[in-house]
Amino acid sequence: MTDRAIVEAVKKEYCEALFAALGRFPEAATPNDRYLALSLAVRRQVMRRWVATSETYYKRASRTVCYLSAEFLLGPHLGNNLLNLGLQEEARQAMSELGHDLDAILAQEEEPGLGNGGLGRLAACYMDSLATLEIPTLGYGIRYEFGIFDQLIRDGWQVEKTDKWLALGNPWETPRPEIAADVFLGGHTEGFQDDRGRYRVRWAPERVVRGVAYDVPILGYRNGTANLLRLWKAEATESFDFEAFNQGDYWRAVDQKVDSENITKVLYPNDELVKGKRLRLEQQYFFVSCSLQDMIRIYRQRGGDDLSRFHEKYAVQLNDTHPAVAVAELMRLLVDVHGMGWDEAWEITRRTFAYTNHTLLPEALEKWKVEMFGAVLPRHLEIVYEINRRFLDEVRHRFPGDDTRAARLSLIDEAAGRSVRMAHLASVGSHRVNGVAALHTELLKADVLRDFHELWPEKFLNVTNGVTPRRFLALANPRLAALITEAIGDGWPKDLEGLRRLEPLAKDAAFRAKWRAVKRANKADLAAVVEARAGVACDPDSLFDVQVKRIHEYKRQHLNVLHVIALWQRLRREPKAKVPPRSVLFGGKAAPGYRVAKLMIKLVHSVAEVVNSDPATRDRLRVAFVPDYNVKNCMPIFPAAELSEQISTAGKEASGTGNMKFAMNGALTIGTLDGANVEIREAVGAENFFLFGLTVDEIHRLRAGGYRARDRYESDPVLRAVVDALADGTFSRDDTSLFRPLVDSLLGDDTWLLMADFRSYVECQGEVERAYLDTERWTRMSILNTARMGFFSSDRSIADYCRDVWRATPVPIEEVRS
Ligand code: 26W
Repeated sequence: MTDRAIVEAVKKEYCEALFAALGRFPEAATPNDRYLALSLAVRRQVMRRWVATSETYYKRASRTVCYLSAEFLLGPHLGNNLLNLGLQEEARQAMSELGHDLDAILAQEEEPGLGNGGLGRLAACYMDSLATLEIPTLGYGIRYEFGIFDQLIRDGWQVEKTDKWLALGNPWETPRPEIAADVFLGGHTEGFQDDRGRYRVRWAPERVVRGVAYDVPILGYRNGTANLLRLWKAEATESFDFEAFNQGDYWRAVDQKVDSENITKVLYPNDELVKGKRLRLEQQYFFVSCSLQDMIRIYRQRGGDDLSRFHEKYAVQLNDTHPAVAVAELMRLLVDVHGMGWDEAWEITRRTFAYTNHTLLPEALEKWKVEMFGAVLPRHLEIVYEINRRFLDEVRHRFPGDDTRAARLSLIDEAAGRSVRMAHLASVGSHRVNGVAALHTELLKADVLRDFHELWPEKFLNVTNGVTPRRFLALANPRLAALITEAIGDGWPKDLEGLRRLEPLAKDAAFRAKWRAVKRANKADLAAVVEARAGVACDPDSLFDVQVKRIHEYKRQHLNVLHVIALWQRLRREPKAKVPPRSVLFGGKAAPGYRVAKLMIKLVHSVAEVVNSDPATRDRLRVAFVPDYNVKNCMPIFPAAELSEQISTAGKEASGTGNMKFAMNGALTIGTLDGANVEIREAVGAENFFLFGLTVDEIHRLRAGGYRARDRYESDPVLRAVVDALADGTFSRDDTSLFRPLVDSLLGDDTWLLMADFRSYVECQGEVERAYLDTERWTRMSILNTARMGFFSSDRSIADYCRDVWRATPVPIEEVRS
């Protein structure tokens, strides 16, 4: 049902924007003009909420959550904003009356890919939930000119292309040239006596870069709230290039400008691998300093110069260690710039920050060589040393004589050329430290941050990740959303626990038939996408088995491939076997410098080439790699998936969030006891989850007992045939060297334990086959998965943070003026 008056208003605003903002008459408008015009029309509605929200927050002066994150992987705005405003149907009708297809217009939007994967997307889900729960929030991050690269595939290999997401204009940001902060870099420090005779430190920088705010509104779901995401862009400071210019050194002036702007040029595309690059440290410090200066500016605008209640006004969350230098920067601002004493400043700092850890992989824990840290941030190095001196005094007091413990806890790693341990700085400078799934938090406490946990057990807590059901169910899967609403009403997007009311319907044959019809239609849609983008035709009646996520050895896409090969060999051996046809779909980007991950992509393509063209199996098995997996391209994938592959080596995936998006859309999971899989299985019921593989404890025991991967190869004929086919050129046009690195690793130390988990995985896939052949049973399991996923809404995660970490409460927006 559409509201006639609103449809007319959308048409009017659209035509107005086309005319006044874009200077176009309708016949001359390009698809991008139409996208921009509709966005501008929608933006008017967003702005009304934005103004009302900032006015309300200003008057109420309530505690504000500041989410500091180097990544925000927002995804396209237009469709989501229409959903949250409740304008989807009206916009569709309005565009149709003007002769346009809303979906074609939505497809025009280039997504802001300002993140790598899970961590960046989590930040975006949390911004969505914070607005929906009406929590006063400032998101702070970096406006990368080039986000995560676009992935092309050439001859089965990944090729990276720069992401020019701003090229056609961005109607969702508002530049605020007057909201700017100067950021110092390099140089040296000097001590001096201030006018009250106190010893103070002054930082004489080598460079000054200006951060300019670009504001992005984040709407709540059908409420009056529009929160602020403030992204900083680096520019040259005028004073500096004028100086050079006046000396006649025009080139130096321009050079300086280029140099400054470099800081926010490009997102680092590595996830889970830290390389100590100076520019990355500069990026981190740049956005942190801009953000803290901004918070202090807002604070003083409201209530004067006394910063002693800063921590009452702000709760600042550190999204991993990327913004952890904030601990030292707030100390510098309070002590050096605002003249506060150390002890008071430290108390405020600790009460302000909380830290979320997102990874257990040692190679992803950030460390900066002291020499480089000091070269970029000379004053912060002094502050880190002083924090560390006082901290280690406390440690020695608590554990007298335990020097090795002090060395383990120290903010400085004395090994290999001394470096600053950012996870330690974040842990010392925060009043709360959390992991992102129950198992992950336990492993943090027992392993990575064990000494900190022994020192301050009360600081640690778990907050299991969640995902927004608005984007990943309501927007991505309109068919299922409509069926759910028809069955239980329309309250579920804001109250996902309400999905439980679907449980009894699992027993209702007519409802199951409708559930299947939705899945079937979604599969047909995805099949068309896969055919167009990967050139592989998949039968919509086959089992859609999907693994989409960053490509990484610990995520074990290659274990999935080993099963595909085993299945292919079995189908050739037993042409009459009662096996459901399967389409195995992959998607994900590899870090550009991660050679093995890129080889894994090549492997998928190589196996696909052979399997898809084998007349003996092509009707029963298809393999496809869908290129350029991102937020936009994932939208048709989750709704169509039937089997969700969550097969990381136990203890390696902190949480996973794709696992939640699949299960919410009714896919069944095949997975290890890793990350949030553990809790998903508990929630949906063990009987509705396909579990396989070693547990964390079993892995410890296996390694302790002297694990030999080659034994598995020798004792398991199925595994041997699979590995032999990899090695002998079957999938590499007889080139026996191509996959040698993979084979060597499998038969060598098998770091990620593919060989150890292979048998269990293949047997579990056999259970999947049997379950799938019983269509009614599978459908019941699917319905129960969706019905029981309420806990994994990011609204629940945010409610946990508000209660246990931030002590933040809602501030509803009562009146939205026109
Ligand atoms: C280059 C340094 C670096 C290191 C780590 C960049 C990015 C990272 C992130 C921590 C990687 C990441 O995205 N971690 C994921 O965070 C998700 C949200 O909590 C979890 O669901 C994933 O399990 C975790 O891998």
